[in-house]
Amino acid sequence: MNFGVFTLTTLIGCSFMASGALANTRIGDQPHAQGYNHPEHVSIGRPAAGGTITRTIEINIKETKSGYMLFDPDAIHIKEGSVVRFVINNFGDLDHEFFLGSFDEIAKHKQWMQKQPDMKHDDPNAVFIASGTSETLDWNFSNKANLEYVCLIPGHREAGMFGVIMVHDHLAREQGN
Ligand SMILES: [Cu+2]
Repeated sequence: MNFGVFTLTTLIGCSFMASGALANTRIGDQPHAQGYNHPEHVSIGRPAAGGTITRTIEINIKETKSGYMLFDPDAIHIKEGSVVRFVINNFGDLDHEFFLGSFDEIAKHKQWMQKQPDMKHDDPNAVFIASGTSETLDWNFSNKANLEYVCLIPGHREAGMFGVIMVHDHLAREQGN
């Protein structure tokens, strides 16, 4: 049964990740926390590190009466080479976070967060936004990529907290007719 083998492999993988997490409690040792720095990962760009901001993008976090938690906007096109300042406003009653990464990195990190629900990120590609506050995150989109931004607090992505970023070398809206 392929399904049985898959489940067993998944369980072994999860317990391995959990024991790794317990052994390394320093924030910098989170699995994949520094993923943008590893050449074998899909490159998601790099921290802006004091570079000149070329574009500011405001993102509002809202919680709806019907139970959704949302980023607005939830899809963003960015030109390759842009240094972006995200201004993230949390209008919700709950605390949230903004975590930028590749789809693969986020899927792995999400599994790990379910084991560490009280974890707060302290990485250049993530920021925690308390209810009613605003935070900024600066990022250099140095190469073409399809990326995701999510809130990895358990249950929040499922409630709608994810969006996509497409980094292209050209943007259709800037090309005219
Ligand atoms: Cu959230």
